[in-house]
Amino acid sequence: TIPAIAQPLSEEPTEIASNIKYHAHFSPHFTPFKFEPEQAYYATADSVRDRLIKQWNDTYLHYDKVNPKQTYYLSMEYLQGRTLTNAIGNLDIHNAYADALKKLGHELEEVVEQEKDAALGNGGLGRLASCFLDSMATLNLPAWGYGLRYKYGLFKQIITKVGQEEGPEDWLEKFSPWEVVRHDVIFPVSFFGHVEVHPSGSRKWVGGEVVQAVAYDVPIPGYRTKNTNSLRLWEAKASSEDFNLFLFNDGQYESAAQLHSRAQQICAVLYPGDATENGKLLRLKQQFFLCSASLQDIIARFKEREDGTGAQPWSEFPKKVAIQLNDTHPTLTIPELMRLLMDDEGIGWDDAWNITTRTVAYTNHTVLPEALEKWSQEVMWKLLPRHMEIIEEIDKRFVATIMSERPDLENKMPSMRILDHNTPKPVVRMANLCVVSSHTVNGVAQLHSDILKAELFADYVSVWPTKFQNKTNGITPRRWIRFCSPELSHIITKWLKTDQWVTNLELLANLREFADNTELHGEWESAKMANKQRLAQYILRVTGVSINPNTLFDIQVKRIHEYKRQLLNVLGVIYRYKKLKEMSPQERKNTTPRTVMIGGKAFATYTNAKRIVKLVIDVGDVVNSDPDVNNYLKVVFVPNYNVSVAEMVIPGSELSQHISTAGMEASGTSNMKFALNGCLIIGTLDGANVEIREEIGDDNFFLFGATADKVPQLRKERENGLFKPDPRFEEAKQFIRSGAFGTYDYNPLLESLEGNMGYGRGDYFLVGHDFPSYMDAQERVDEAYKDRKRWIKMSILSTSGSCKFSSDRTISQYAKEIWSIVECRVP
Ligand code: 26R
Repeated sequence: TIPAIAQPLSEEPTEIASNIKYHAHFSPHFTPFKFEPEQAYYATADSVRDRLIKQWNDTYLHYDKVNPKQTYYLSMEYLQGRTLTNAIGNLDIHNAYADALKKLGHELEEVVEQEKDAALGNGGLGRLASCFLDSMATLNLPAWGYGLRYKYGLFKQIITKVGQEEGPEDWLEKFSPWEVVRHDVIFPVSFFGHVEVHPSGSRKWVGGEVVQAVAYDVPIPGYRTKNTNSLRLWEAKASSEDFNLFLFNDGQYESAAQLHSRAQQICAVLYPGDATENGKLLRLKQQFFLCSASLQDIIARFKEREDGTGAQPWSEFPKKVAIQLNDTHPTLTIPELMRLLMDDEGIGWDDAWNITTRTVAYTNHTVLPEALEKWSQEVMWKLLPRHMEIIEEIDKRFVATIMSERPDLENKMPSMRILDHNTPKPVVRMANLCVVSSHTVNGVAQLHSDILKAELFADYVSVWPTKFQNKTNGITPRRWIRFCSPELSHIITKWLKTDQWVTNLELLANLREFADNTELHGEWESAKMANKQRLAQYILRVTGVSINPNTLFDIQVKRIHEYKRQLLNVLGVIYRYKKLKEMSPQERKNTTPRTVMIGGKAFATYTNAKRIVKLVIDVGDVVNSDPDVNNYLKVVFVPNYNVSVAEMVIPGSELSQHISTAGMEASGTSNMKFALNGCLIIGTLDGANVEIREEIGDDNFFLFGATADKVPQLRKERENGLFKPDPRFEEAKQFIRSGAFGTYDYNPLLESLEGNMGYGRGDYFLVGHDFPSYMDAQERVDEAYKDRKRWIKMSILSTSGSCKFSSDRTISQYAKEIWSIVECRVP
């Protein structure tokens, strides 16, 4: 039978069910007569999309009419994860869809699992961008996200006997139901070529290679509001004129399609390896592609909305447009905006500079020297000759201004300048270009912002004392508790007698008064237990390791990096294992049984990070199969950590590790997700840990390790042979050397903790120094866990102390203190 005509906006489960059936029939993505979870997923997604499109169009029309100042968030990365649960949750139709699917013989939980994660980002920076989009829509802020539509997102991590292997993540393999291609939104983006000088003195860039940027829009619905913003992702394609029919007819198929394949390379992968010159050039092309296409779009919208006559009051531009650069990756926005204003619009330098600097703001996300982008001037002159002229001019004028206004800074000029001629290869320092050209620069946690002001950008602070701000990161409470832990959310709503906390996280503070309530304790514990069981089943399914939900679930999930010190965690586990082995069966019974889980991806060429992964796996193999201890300790590597895995792992954990060398983690955001889910933190005074501990109280935080201000001193002492290692540290390393975990060559890892100091050598990350205080903190964890009442109370206080870490708070501060935008609610 033919399904009845769809009722796209009905909230009746019966009507929704027929709507889903309608889509399965008339928007067929598969051969007919099969309605398994996969088909159910695509039909459900199509049905949900209809609803989004209605709100989405209303939002665009409303913004168009009101013409408010808008924010454009430019980011090379978005880690969106799955969309279905989030969409029906924000639209407040979760239960209706669950019921509808039941009528069709499906479980919503199983259907949502069919969706692949959109992993167009590496980690913290990309996920932050996605949380910001959710908050901007929920706060009814007129805002856009701009990014790239990579065909392959972050690689898939495959764990084998040799450790981590990488596979392509083909998230578009079938297709994504959440994007709408806009065939009418298309802009040319040029590369290479030369600069033409006209008799009038004006200059014009004539590009050599031209690629088309096509818009793919993803709807971003706010929570319980009509406002639905857009994430606009650009895809690169050649124009059909670039297809050489003559060559093709001549049988030269590859040459005929050369420009097509060159265009396709641009959005082929997130993060092309930049070890080779080719890889570097491609990454730079990607960055410019994002900046140029987005600016053309922004300017077209500005012109359309201003008056349509073509005689633009350009001084209005910064009153209508705020551009936020997510790290230095979209820095080329600055010279590209200058170029468009001067060369295309005929505006003089001073006015163009005024407009640009009043429009652009920059967020720094890291102080790691290897992550501060520097591009070869030679490559830039080739790829973007006109932009290099403009960058040279910005540099020249900056030097002139400083020399006339602040001659005392003369000896600082070499490091403050944008152009660096002193390196073996002359480079452009992108962070310097951003600082000089932005009206505001911000760090992502208080400590990080303080370090930026005191160190990295100290000289600029003396020139522009008010340019620098802090905006402590946040996370969206919708995805990171309301939808990923409905159990805990219902309890919170019950005790607060309102569900307003989902958009006003300050209300969580009111849980504090029930922190000793035994009834709440019972409910809290059973919700946590349900989440632990769900996680245990998942771990069994993906690793084959059976873990006991009655043990302490201790978790560290994040990118594998030496500064994040997964190695400190593993060495602690190894020491624990050795001690358990030495105990009598009776003594073991007095310990706190633990399941240690570690997950995260290592960059494909980062060998030491991959060795750490291998060590975790090997330790797990030995410990888990050791009948003496495996009731008291298990060690699991969680494979292919991504947003969806996080949504499972975070609610199910009780202790999480945020143990970076102080001063090195700009903020961290998973620490906030764990704390919000009632998971206690063992951590250093680094990044946002500092503020989390302030909020939830020092009694509820397992602190250890050197503080950031002591780190340089400690490195010096270490270098001068003044460091005395703790015997426990030596014992753990010796145990690895003894071959207890197999024959793999762990010497390079062990050597990174020893020998002469250098970046990544001689224990640059101070694992040895922090090891004893780390082990002491772990002992305090074991003690606290034995006292069930105390632990549950700490867990409740952790959730109730997480008010500050909503990305709604962060975004409100950006809106007010950086962007000067206000809400524009769709009636
Ligand atoms: C340029 C290239 C080498 C590169 C380096 C580093 C590209 C991307 C990165 C990722 C960095 C910038 C990143 O993800 N930083 C993280 O940003 C989070 C959000 O602000 C912070 O929470 C986290 O501490 C920080 O490491």
